[in-house]
Amino acid sequence: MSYVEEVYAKLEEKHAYEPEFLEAAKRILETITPIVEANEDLYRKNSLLERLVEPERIITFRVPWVDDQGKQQVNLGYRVQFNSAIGPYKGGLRFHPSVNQSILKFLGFEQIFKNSLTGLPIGGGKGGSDFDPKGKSDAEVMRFCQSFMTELFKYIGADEDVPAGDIGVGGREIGYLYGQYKRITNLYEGVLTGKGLSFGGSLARPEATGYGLVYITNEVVKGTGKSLEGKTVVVSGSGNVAQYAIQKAQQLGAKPVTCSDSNGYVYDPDGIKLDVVFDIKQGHRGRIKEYVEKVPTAQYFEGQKPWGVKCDIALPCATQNEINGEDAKTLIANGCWCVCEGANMPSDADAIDAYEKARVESGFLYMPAKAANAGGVAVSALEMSQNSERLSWTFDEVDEKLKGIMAGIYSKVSTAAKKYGHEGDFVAGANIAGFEKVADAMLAQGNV
Ligand code: NDP
Ligand code: 2IT
Repeated sequence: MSYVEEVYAKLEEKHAYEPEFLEAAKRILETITPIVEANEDLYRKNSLLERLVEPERIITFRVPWVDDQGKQQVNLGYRVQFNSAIGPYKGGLRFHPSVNQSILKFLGFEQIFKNSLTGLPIGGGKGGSDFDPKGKSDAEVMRFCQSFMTELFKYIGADEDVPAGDIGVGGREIGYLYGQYKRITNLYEGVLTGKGLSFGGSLARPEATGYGLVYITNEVVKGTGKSLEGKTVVVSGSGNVAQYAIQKAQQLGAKPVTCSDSNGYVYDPDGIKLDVVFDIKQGHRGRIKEYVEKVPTAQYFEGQKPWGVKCDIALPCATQNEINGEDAKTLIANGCWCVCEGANMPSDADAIDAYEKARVESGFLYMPAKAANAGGVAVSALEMSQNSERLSWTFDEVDEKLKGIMAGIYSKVSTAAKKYGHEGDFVAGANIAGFEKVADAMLAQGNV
């Protein structure tokens, strides 16, 4: 058994009830095999992989709160502080009923390598709760956030652990969480990112993940001599990432024709009208099916995903495992030649196998999440820099830096893939390039 296989076998035995985490760990371990084999003695002596796959710390707590009827409710809260070798723990908070330790460990593990790829000094973490903000009043969300922070504040800090948003956590939630942190600690510091502009937020942070996704997609497409101009794009989700991916894709001349939420998807053959989506989602937290009331020429498909729609490029921007093997084959059969992931782990293992087969056979392009959606956390790190120097940069300054960071990630990923004999395989490239820096730092810092 190889070193990688040994470590994975033990992990599988120890964490048999964490399928999402095991899936993420398996993918990463398998694809870093070339660099592990090149350094096997050193890594084994330092138990590097055994340490890498275990979080430095997991904090779990109950979150009691009172609903609008006066009834006491309780949810679970978590923070997974996975790896601080290259910087303070950094990663979002997810509020969604599906949240559990396995999902947060998978997200936290991915975050280590994603954050490393940005080139900025941020370690990997993730947190959240099984609380569902959907259908809750503002007052309920505020009471929940205050209770959540009343426990979490003990474990975070501007130089220690800096949470941000993710599914179900946007500007409103970050505001309430920040207010409570400040109230309890008396500190006005950059402990959270994604803050409002009036209290230390960065311009271009709301746009950053979606814009970054399209910037790197543009690099990927340019790499084969093509352009985004006139290309049909299928997008899933209609939240923060999807909205700004659609906006940037439109600005670069492409035509996104779908978006979705957990109830179904909208197909607008004339191109998605973003003002309508903004009005539904940012205006009144509505459902995407309302789109067809405003745009009667569009169609709504209840309970379905958009992967059957003919396109050049697919940008999944909703959630994990939203594209399975069959969906991937359908996309490819309909002429799709590029998938870049806005969501975290949206393609399941069978889907990735289908992309890989198509890559080898016909040059299919696939940029995995940890490279493709790193623009969000990268601008979070830029927000931390601005908070530290107590200055605010202009939108253009941040956006230019984001563009440079995404181009840098594309270059690191392609170079690493080539260096280790996997030219064009961006999955291997992203995992190896992300791992290299973390491994160096862990080795240098000794047995911690
Ligand atoms: P939002 O909460 O703003 O939007 C999430 C969108 O995905 C909504 O349209 C939501 O629909 C849909 N969705 C969520 N869960 C499911 C599900 N189980 N099945 C179908 N649809 C679902 O979150 P974000 O846009 O911030 O996040 C989207 C993805 O991008 C996530 O994977 C997240 O981890 C990732 N990401 C986010 C970053 C950020 O900066 N925000 C950075 C990097 C990655 P509904 O409203 O019906 O639930
Ligand atoms: O998955 C992610 O990278 C995020 N949700 C953003 C994390 C951050 O700290 O900005």
